[in-house]
Amino acid sequence: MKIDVFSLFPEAFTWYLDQVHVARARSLGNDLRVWNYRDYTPLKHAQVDDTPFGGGAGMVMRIDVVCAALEAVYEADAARVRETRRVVELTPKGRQLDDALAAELAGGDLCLLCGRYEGIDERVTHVVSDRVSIGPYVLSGGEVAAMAVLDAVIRKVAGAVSNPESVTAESFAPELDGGVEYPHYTRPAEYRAWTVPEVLLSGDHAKVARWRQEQIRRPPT
Ligand code: 6GU
Repeated sequence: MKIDVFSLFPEAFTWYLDQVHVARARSLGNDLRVWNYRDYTPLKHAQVDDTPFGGGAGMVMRIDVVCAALEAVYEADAARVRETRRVVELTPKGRQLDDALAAELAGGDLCLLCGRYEGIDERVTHVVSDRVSIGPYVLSGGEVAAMAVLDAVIRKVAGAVSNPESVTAESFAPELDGGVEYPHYTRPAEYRAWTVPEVLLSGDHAKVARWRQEQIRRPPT
């Protein structure tokens, strides 16, 4: 799978790109690239934003700059890029990310557009296939949200996570009926008065499996 991220702050992604599951996904032939809109602006002084029509606070990212970046990277009309991949604008106005949407986005190539300031000019709707939010609150920019989308998507890419069971049996997956995962414990078995469920120390695998199944449907506490 090919993933491109467009941002005014590509350096925000360097830590994330170095994570072991991301490196593994890349070594398996997945292509993850981060582009800076500013490198493709046709405007003087590396301009990427402008004051809002109608007045008001803040700056708006220019649609001509966003399109110039897409056209340089894909060598195609910006409005046609969404014919070959999902083109996602990260915005608090978008559809809220959940496990099902992450699975959908993992199904083909992907392009993520991060906005800053007051966001991207609304005409970006002519370019995107999706608008995605990570929850009902406002972040300063799309980068943190893009990383959440990236991580949820990359965990679904075959081989990115070394133990496939830790992906399919994960919280919110259809395998768990959309429920949350069972609780985990490790050594020390005795610590203060904080006990570990006896069954997990019993060595009885069938009993452990039953206990975990019972735990799955409980809401998080
Ligand atoms: Cl995708 N962007 C911004 N700026 N804020 C958000 C968000 C996205 N999702 C939730 N809040």
